[in-house]
Amino acid sequence: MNDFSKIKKALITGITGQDGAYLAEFLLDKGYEVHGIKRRSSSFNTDRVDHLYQDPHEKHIKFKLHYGDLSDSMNLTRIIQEVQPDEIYNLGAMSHVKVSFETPEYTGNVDGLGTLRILEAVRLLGLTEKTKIYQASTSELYGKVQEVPQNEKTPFYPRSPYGVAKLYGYWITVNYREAYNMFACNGILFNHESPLRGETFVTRKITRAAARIALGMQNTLYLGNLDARRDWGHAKDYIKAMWLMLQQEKPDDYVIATGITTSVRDFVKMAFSEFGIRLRFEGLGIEEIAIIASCSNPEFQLEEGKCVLKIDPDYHRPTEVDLLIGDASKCREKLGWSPKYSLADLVKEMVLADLKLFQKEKYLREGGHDTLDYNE
Ligand code: NDP
Ligand code: GDR
Repeated sequence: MNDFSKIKKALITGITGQDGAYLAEFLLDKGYEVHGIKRRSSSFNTDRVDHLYQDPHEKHIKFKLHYGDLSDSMNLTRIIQEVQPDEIYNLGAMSHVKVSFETPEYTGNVDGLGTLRILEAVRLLGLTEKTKIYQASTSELYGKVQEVPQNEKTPFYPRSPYGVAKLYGYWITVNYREAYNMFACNGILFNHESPLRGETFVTRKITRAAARIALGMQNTLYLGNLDARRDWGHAKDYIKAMWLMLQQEKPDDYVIATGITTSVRDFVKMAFSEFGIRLRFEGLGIEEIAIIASCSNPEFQLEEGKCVLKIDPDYHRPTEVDLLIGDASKCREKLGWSPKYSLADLVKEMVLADLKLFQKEKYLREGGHDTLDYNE
């Protein structure tokens, strides 16, 4: 017999996103009861967690979604009161750096003040002794390069409304920990990707385009700054580190990174080479292009010399973060964490997943099934 009063409860904001989906699965495997906050949307937005759905009419539900929004204090307070979580993972955010330049006030409200709303709800509900909080901080806090590799002591200099909003989230988490003795941690996570990555982040945009170009479904990939360098890891590795932070005796802040940095241009080369396509880059600045130098895979009928990548200056950011490379020594020593996936493993997994996706789409299209009638 299960003693249901002993089952740990976790509440995840941003459960419908990349990290939320992996974390929910991970915590369910560990025996947690998982609650998540999803936004109301005019169309379905739960694709990434649909496989975890449980009929709410069942007796002992281990997975439950609540409608909510990080801009709504009353809603957050009610959900936290109802769930009485042992752990809160605040992953919800307007997480796109370029989009934050177009929606700076909204980004500040959700990514900055949203963090305060969670902390304050826990405090006002008298849950400071019970509820541990993980705050999704980011390497975007480092922004303009001060020193590399970046660690927990590196000064912050954010370069976008997103980075500045997350800076508020970082410091308000530290402040509530110090002022009210709360168990609240910042995970300063460097970029992490997966087949579940949102389609407009650069890695997924590249792996999708590489698959579509190989299959003859797209001609050109348009990108912005190819010189930017990122420390890319796998989301599956990184969500484990989030959980580990909340299992320690004392709350603290940790950098999570692989320690290896790669340019956007090299990521493009790696993705296309998974299809046997070797690219040659020519030209400079916004005139730079990439053409197919050779294709060793006879499955893909691609002409040598075809241009497959161009620069679109619209994807440049008003202020850029040029170089990120993290030093995760503290996390390795104190949490015993290290990444299992290499960048090569990550690229392969993402490319194969997108290839499968578009092979299916192509097959359906060629069979005349591209316009499905859902009323049938
Ligand atoms: P995603 O963009 O995939 O997911 C963001 C989640 O936040 C989605 O579930 C989204 O809901 C939700 N959300 C957006 N706005 C609101 C709102 N107003 N109220 C409630 N929820 C909202 O991000 P990731 O999973 O990649 O990242 C998770 C967190 O980690 C984010 O806070 C991000 O900023 C941070 N981070 C991410 C890194 C990365 O490389 N992935 C690195 C460092 C930090 P919906 O599905 O409806 O859009
Ligand atoms: P980032 O990720 O801004 O680091 O934020 P993104 O993948 O958007 O950009 C990485 C780098 O690629 C350059 N780039 C492009 N980016 C996008 N999205 N689209 C393009 O066409 C393109 N061309 C070049 C960018 O200029 C940038 O230098 C991610 C998010 O997950 C944040 O929420 C998180 O906090 C940080 O990672 C760590």
